[in-house]
Amino acid sequence: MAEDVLYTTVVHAGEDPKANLGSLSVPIYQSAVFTFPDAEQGAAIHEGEQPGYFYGRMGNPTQSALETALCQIEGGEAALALASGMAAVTTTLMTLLRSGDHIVAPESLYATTNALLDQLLTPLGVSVTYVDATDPGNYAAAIRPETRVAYLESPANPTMKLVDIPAVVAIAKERGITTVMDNTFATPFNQRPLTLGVDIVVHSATKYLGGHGDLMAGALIGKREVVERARWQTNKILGGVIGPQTAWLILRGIKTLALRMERHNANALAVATFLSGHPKVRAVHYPGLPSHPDYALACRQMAGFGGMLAFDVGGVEEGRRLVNTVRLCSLAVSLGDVSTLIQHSASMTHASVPRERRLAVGITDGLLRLSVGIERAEDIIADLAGALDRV
Ligand code: LCS
Repeated sequence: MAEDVLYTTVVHAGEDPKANLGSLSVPIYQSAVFTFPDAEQGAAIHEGEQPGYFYGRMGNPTQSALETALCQIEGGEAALALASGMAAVTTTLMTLLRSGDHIVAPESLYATTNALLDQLLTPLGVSVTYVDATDPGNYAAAIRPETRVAYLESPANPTMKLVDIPAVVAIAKERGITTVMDNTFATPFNQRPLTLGVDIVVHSATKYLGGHGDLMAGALIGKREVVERARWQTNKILGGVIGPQTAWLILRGIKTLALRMERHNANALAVATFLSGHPKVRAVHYPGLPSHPDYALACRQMAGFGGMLAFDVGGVEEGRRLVNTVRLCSLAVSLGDVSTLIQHSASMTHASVPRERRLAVGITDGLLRLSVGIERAEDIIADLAGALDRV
């Protein structure tokens, strides 16, 4: 497995006591406005020609500390923290795409990203080709002269399919196409796409970066030129700004990212191993199992296999019965919480995807997605074992 873990970096990411009267914890700058020293500097700050703050929609020192931390943990030049993961995906794609442009995206994708492409960008004149992203050759085949973005999500929500990051980066770079990758499932503890050549990483920080299921946030990290255009052009208009208290909570969450991810990784592997030996489980999708079709790729491009897995218990009825029977696992969408969360993809996160399309990409009727928490692995397994007995 690639060794690229961040035990020390995460603990200190974003700290700057010199800039904050010695405060080791980054202060929460609860202000929407900042005064200008004088008219000349005010004009320069307002136009982004001189560093400084003036209005909360364009930045706040607590937000900046979080952005520094995100650059440190993902290995990026610049970052923009936003109000949600969808704000990050939307702001990134609206920065990079115009009417007449084309994007290649995986057919197995977080459903609201699908909705962004189909319901918002397509009517604005952007064309989309969905590909089976498990074969990088499909990206190459889909590219047209007007292709501007190759989009990646790996592992994919909820199928846990992988994309060969260096292979897709090579195809895109050769043709001058920008790569954007959703790294929410893996987190920078397990996978650092920017170090593999990806241009922009997006996150739902609502998940592992925050880590406790108590906030909504998102971020894009990577090439400075794109990030600053996203800040000064796109988000200035879209306005999906992060609040300073939320930014601070994510800074705090990042301090324990390595500890939490280590435990999420170990627990998910234990649960996946248990499920794969259970007679009522038809399939388990976890990149850390040698039975996963891309296990070898996971070993190459991931430092750990993550806390997410999916498993199939047959049909809709069996799926519903299982999620109604578990006790320790909470029946809830979202993921990356310290608590174990279970959900039935066909009727919840991917209910908006037509059944034929769902089945074609592997979201079967009985597919359950598990966000394995940091409880004792034996307790999670006992809960699932008890519920499986009653399915
Ligand atoms: N990207 C991925 C891979 C996600 O899983 C989600 C949310 C987002 C982006 C959007 O982030 P948000 O705006 O919610 O912060 N995923 C969810 C899920 O699977 N269940 O509920 C939300």
